[in-house]
Amino acid sequence: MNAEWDALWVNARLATMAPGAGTPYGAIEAGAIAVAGERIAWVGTMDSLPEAARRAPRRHDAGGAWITPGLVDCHTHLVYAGSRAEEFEQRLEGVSYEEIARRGGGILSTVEATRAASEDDLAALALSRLHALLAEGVTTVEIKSGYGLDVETELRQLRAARRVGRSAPVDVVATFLGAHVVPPEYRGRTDAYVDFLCAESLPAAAEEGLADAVDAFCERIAFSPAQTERIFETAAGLGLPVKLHAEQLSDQGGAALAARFRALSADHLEYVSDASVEAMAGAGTVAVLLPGAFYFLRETRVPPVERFRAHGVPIAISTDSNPGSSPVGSLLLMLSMACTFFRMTPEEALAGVTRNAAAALGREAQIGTLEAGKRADFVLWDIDHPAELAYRVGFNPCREVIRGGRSRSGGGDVR
Ligand code: DI6
Ligand code: FE
Repeated sequence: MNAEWDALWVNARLATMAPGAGTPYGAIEAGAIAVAGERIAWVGTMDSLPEAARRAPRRHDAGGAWITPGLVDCHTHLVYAGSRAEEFEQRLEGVSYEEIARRGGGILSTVEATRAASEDDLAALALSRLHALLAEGVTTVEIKSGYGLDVETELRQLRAARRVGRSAPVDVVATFLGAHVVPPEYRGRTDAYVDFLCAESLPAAAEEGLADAVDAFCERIAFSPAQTERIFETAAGLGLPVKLHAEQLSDQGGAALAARFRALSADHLEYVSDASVEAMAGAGTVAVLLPGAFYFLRETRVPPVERFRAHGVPIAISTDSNPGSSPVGSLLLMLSMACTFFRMTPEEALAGVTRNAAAALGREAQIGTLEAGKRADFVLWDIDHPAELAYRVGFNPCREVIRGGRSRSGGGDVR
């Protein structure tokens, strides 16, 4: 340990979220954190500061603030055009989400608006939605395609997502979701659309380096397990990891299929079976729970948190920010809902937007905890206890966000 370190934060209370730390939240009271370049160089107690930390040229007094890892929103659909406010009104009059989809509305109405939008428009819209998340300490966000469905618009959505990552102070993980719904030009020919996706749109996204992972919506109103399997096989052939919207509205066995392909995550999971939970445990597939969609669709079936715990399936929490089932711009609100609706503990909820969300993106070696060697992405909070992040509703106690070792300001403009 002789390297020169660049910066040091002292007088902090650290919720390291490191596994096996032996304290709730992996907490280190009277802690300090040292940064070299963009990485965390050292984490520990004030009374064990190494010499290199004392010599760091930039020294910050956290004044007793709690510091957590930068938050990770691991499941969003932030790149789209249009609004679904009228559909919201219809649902309040009693028309179901599935019925609206069957009538050709729902996801397809967003597809229509997104196809008509330019890459500039899409990036600007996504950025405007992202600001609220950034203000709450999000340092990594996943963004899916899936509102284009033709090659051109899927790629445009993914390029817009990449552009957001270059323009705003946030790391973007881009996921190809061409199998979100069957597009109008393939209506009644779902297998032919899957052929097209496997032969054209997915390889095109992979070739341009636009996809970090591949997702699908396995559901009665979308793609069957057999169709999903073909997409997963194509993804595997292209060397891309997979994840799945599974068991959101019904049990299709999607989560077990995802586990068979060693998926990074299976997401939603209100209707997941015990057998699928066991399969996920065996594969190390993260359960991504989306309380915003549960709330907004007035779902009553709760995902089996107790089963996930019993089998050691890591649980992540995300906004699922999208125009149809979760028009949500607050990850902290999702912590509250995860605790109140799903009976998760505040500590589990925080792990769900840090360590386990990182794992849901395959980034657990780089981000998600405060540990030496990881990226220096962390947040200073004006709170007295980490449970406050889940406890208070509609408050944003984020004081400062450090990204790659540097204080971050503003949300950035589209370039
Ligand atoms: N499940 C969801 O909750 C979102 N996508 C999906 O597969 C909803 C997307 C939408 O309604 O626009
Ligand atoms: Fe989703």
